[in-house]
Amino acid sequence: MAAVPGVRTVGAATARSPRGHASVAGTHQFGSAMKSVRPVSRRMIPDPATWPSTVVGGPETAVLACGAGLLGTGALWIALRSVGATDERATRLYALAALIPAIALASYVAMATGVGVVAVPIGGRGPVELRWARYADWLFTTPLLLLVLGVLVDADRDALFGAVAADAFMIATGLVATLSTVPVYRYVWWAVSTLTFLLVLYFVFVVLTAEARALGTETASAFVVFRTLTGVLWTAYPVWWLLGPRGLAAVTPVVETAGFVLLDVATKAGIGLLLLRSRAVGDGTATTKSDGRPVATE
Ligand code: RET
Repeated sequence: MAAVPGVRTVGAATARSPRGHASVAGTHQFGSAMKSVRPVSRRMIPDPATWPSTVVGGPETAVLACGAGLLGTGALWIALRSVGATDERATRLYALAALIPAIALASYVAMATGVGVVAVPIGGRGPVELRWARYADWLFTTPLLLLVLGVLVDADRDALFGAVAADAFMIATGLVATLSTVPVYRYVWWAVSTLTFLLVLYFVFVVLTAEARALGTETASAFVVFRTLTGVLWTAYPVWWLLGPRGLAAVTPVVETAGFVLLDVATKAGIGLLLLRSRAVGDGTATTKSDGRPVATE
């Protein structure tokens, strides 16, 4: 397997230069060692001769920087708009809604500056780059998004905990799928992750919907919008992964990154904007559920 300069290679033997020096994972190789690198599919990764400048400074960096800008603006916008909220539940929701794009901003800045790039050799295709900061972002932000929905409908804590655990398992097994070097393993792990995703959807569409109904018609109809946004946008992630370089390779790495940027901005900023506009948040009217149980205030 050819070594990709400047990129830590996962699942392959350490590459050696003609002089027998092992290449140090995560460092850049220049000069004569560069010439010894066997070219790999240009469709999958940039030309090794230009690798350092394409990992940081190429079109993917521009896409990631745009994502960082949009997410940073979103976080700031939500934070500023939420100043002055008097309702305790609304304050809590806005804080979560601003924290989610803020976490993603950190991940995007890391990715745009070349942190955590690894090359995963994929059977028969050569190395495909992976930026694991994306998974670190999702590991925190997807449970927080579920928490927003849970707070919105005052969900049962145990059910919420179960959904968050399933969600974390989904992201972890998605990362295993992404890191697997054998094609069939990638699809098996993708399927495991997707099955867990169905559990998360069940939680949103069945459990939380029932809780929203118990809060009355206004919250129930507002929740329909939140759950539709979640259902449609979240489902696009596994589909996009499948079309990407780690699946059917129908799209190039840069296009895959651009798609994930759009989805991340839409889910993270989208939920924040919906919260700011929703009358079901913080109007202070929902103090009891329709079954008489009080809405939690702390
Ligand atoms: C992967 C690939 C493996 C199969 C599945 C996936 C699901 C990812 C999801 C990500 C959601 C991210 C969100 C980010 C918000 O900012 C890991 C892509 C099922 C659902 C909502």
